[in-house]
Amino acid sequence: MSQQMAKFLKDYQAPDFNITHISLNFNLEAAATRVSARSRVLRSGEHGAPLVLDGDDLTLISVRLNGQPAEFSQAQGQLSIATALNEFELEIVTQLDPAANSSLEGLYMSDGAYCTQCEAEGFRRITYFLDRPDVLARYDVRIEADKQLFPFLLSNGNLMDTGDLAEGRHYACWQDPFPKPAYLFALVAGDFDLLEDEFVTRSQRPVKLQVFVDKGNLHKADHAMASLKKSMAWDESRFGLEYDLDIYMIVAVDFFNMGAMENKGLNIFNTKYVLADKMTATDEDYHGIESVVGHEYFHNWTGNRVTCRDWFQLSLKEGLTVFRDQEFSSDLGSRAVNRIHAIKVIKNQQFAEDSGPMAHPIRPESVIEMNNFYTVTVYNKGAEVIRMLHTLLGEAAFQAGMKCYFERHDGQAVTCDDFVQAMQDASGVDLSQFRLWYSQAGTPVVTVSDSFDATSGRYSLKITQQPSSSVNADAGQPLHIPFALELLDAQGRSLVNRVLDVKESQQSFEFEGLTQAPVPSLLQDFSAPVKLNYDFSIEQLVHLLRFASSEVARWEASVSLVSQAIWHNVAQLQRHGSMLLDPRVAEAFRGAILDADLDPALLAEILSLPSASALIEQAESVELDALALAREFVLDTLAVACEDELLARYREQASLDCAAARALKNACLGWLSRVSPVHEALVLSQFNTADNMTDALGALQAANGAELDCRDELMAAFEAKWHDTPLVMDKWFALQATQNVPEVIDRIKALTQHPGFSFSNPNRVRSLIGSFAAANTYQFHRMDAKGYEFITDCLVELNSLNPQVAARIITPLIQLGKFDSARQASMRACLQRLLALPDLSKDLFEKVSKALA
Ligand code: B3K
Ligand code: ZN
Repeated sequence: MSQQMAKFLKDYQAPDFNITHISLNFNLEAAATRVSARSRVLRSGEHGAPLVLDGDDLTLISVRLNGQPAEFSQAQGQLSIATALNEFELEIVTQLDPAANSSLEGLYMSDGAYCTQCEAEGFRRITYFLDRPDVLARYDVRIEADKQLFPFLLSNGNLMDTGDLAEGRHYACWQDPFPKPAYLFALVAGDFDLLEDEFVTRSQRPVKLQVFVDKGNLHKADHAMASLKKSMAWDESRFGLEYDLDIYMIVAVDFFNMGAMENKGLNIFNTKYVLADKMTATDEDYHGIESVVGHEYFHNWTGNRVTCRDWFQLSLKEGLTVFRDQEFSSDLGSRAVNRIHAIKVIKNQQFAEDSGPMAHPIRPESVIEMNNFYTVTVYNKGAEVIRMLHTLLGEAAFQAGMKCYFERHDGQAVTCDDFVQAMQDASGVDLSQFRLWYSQAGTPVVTVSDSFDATSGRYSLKITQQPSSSVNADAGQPLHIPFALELLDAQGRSLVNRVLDVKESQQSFEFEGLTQAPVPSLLQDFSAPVKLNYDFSIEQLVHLLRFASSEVARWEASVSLVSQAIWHNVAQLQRHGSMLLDPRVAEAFRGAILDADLDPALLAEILSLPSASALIEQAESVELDALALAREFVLDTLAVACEDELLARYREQASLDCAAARALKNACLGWLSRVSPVHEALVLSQFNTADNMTDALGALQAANGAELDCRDELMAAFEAKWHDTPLVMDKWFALQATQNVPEVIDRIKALTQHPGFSFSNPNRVRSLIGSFAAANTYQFHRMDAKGYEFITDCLVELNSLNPQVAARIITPLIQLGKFDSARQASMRACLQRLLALPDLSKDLFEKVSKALA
């Protein structure tokens, strides 16, 4: 069954027909929107095949070919038109019900406004079309709707005409001069507040910038606008890329399946990545807005001007654009902190995906539901692959490669291979082995052993790489791995700092002229997305935490110290029933907390608690109860040992007004609230006097995480204040969902009836339901299976409402390989229940069937 439903990369064929131009006419009515689509169709090559168009959930009204009623047949959603003509005009009229569209794909309604989401295959829910990214057409769009309810009528490109019509209706006509694939089409109709600005490109072209937000939210649009202007300037200065239309629009909607969408000239955003003021958004939210606004803007070149030949090539645009947005954030803010965030995503989420049933290469080879492949592998590991190219080539040759890529492929739909070829041709670096990163699934393991010969002063490193055992085409072949290395002497001085070219299964490197064994900083800054296997001693990690010249390496050493201590205690507990923390770990932590030279934002990262799910990811198999005990023990012991230092840093940062200080202060508060109820006063006073959301939420998180007595009272106060602000309530729902108490499931069930909650809004579902599954590890994995069962009930509901969101939420339920057999059996029983659903969506089917296989 899965094989029949799947599409394969190896089966790719260029389209039989091309559509060069389409005129769309929308007559918007909530339950009966009429869409007429007039397309210029050309046969490609010599063949007699019929024209086969994709369609999904459409009511077909009429089909005309060159003005005459056409003969057609329909099967499995496709519309087939047999004709001998090589060139013709096709007019298709369809009818849609946007008000009933809860999947939020195609044309749907968000809080009374019409909007669209066409990537990956949503355009076929609007009209029958060659809905594939290698068909690039010019779009003319006419929109007609009630003028009072929908004063703004928007689509891609330039506004050509507007006018009033009878019965209070009006229309607008848009024309996009750039040919584009259907997935970049967008339409919005609604009533909004509008923030306008202008950006003058470096060739002196003025671009009108518009951010549309729900009425009453104008004051929350400034940061998104500022981020857009910074993105435009940065892409010019770092990549030499200029914007190409006269207008750039962003519309924020509350009902949205993901973060945002890069439709040509008309981005549609989740409100979460637009709206911010300091009372309602945290520093992290501000950062997220800047990076997502940047990401969508950068797609204009990497995605829109040069797009993907087919969806298997998704990482061509996504991996590259994530790399670009990471560089943007790093150039504007702290490079080390941004790098740490990226590393955490790979280690905690991508490695888990790689070791679970959905493992796939960054260029997948088979797909049932494309929406299931907008993954941390395609996006974030894809960005790591681009980063490795950047490391191997250096900035100048990398930029030469980008230039070559745009010169060759502007206006085309191309493959990952085309990209690598441009990089290779422009740089002269042989990338033939490097290409394996695109086809190998799973995480390679790199094992390092070292030795020092005191008489010769020679230090030797043996590096062995083992590709992941996942089955795929090139499994087993060694990869080209840039392996960054620093060697430190006993005083902490840097002796060697370079990138080793690891290309063989086993390779040795020698370093001469040393007087004593150095401490190695391996795979520094996570120079490749692999698992590193090296037996670091506590002394070595303490040394790296103090002296590594990379801030990222210092952070990594701290993470290893704490996780090693936790795993050590898991073993102690199982063997001797007792636990102990090595005093050197606490000493090193105390040293870091007191280190006045450390960037406070970096120290905040060092102090961020290792989550249970991150720890689970590090192990082959896990005994959850022992892990929970050991983790609590190590964190509590550290908190007690560092109490005075934490308190001193808390007090010192409290007087400063910047994001780094707030991050450090709130990290300290989290630790302090574990120590003793004495610090509850600190939590209360921070909550009550906070003049920004970061501090209010920091206090609330501390109270929630440590189950302080004041917890319920603060939660109630927060709700009373913010019940009318959905994005803030999302934070409250997420805290409710991650409370580590047995009653939490009953509480969440009750909260699904909360006036602020709705199963049809993805942001609400992700906050209340998604956070429980992904972040309340102990309660989700309860032995009595209540966590699994609750999530399965939710998935049954979401399967019919919004399959895309359902397929996101299910992730922790399919990653069952590391748990004990009793838990696995409970998880499987839940998956079986889903598999038996009569109307199971393709999205869930793909994941459930793989997990059960
Ligand atoms: N390209 C979109 C994601 C579309 C997801 C479709 N399920 C946003 C982005 O990556 O920029
Ligand atoms: Zn993207």
